[in-house]
Amino acid sequence: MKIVDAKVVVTSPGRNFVTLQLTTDEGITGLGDATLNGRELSVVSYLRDHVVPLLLGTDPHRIEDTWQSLYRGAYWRRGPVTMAAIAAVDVALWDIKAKVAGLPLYQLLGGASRDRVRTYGHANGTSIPELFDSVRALLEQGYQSIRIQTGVPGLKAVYGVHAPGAHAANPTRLDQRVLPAVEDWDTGAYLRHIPSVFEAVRNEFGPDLPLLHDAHHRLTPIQAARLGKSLEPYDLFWLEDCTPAENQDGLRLVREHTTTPLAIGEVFNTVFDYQTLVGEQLIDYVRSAVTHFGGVSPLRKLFDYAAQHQIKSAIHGPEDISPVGMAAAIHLDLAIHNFGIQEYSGHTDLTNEVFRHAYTFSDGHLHPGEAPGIGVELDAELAAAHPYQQAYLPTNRLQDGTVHDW
Ligand code: CS2
Ligand code: MG
Repeated sequence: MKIVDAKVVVTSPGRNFVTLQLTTDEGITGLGDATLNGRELSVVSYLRDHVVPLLLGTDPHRIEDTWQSLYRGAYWRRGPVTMAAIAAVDVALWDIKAKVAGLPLYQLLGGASRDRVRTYGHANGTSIPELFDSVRALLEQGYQSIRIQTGVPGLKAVYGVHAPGAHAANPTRLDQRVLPAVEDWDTGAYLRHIPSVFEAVRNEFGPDLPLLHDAHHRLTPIQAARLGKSLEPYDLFWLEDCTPAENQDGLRLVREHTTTPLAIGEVFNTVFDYQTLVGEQLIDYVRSAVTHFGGVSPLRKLFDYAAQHQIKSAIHGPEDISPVGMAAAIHLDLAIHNFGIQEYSGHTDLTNEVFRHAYTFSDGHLHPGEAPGIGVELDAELAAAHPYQQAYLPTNRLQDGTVHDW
């Protein structure tokens, strides 16, 4: 069997998605997600101009060999663009291999280790009453674990407190150029406010509801230690991205001061980004997504490494991971032993029409379905009807104008 066609499909049914579609000489297709939010076209070029010429004529069954040749053969390794491109190829090849086998991908990954995949959803509100309404809405949808994000008094806009796709829907424009929205930040105000939010949520919804929070890379290690400690009375499921983790050593200070479980890794692209964090037991959940970590092949290896330290998986799953990337994640979630939880924000109806998928969501749990492959079909015509829209993630500035992590 040979790969005879490779298409890079860019579509924007509400937000931009990049998908690689490989086709074999026996007419079998495989899909892979290559969406890198706010930098989509860089991966499109990496695939079209550099990777596709290397794939045509090759054997789709040689997944590991192809992965190694794309990773090592590029000479310039790692990084979000390279690893998103390699991820799309890896998942598309696993999709083809599973379709040839006539099995859902999770069966090729060792079969099911559980009946369904536990998820968490996003609750947010600019005020406590608005937040409570958002939590209730998620509970009604069946979610049994909930991430809490709120506005901070005195700040105009804060991460996580926007309607899904808001940034893409209302881009900042300057003489026809689309530019990132600029948000404001004040760490002191945030650190004073967040514990009172969790106190209010616990008082309202009780001690048992698993609660998560994303500090979104905004604190120094000592500030993160303080936040983790101040949230201990509220028994969080986890505190996420509490400090920019390029400085892996910084987590030692956080670990010294708090027992609040820590989740990190959505911006990581290779196992090397985790060596100190996993090796020294400094985190409890690894958050990388299939789409940004080079695919199913390397992510499964990361989970095997994490398992040696009783660290669990928690694959990144916001709305900017396409249904193709989500499907691949759910197959992995069902098969691995050290599964922790899966983030699931869901997608718009239009997106689910462009990407028809076999995975289902009920009672707060996902299941990948039994369709051969990863179980996603791309409606190329509908995708073409929604072309790419220039869009950026917001940026962040402190009160004095200093650039800060968004
Ligand atoms: C976030 C993401 O879901 C999360 O945990 O950190 O929403 C993140 O902001 C986006 O994926 C960025 O594109
Ligand atoms: Mg996050």
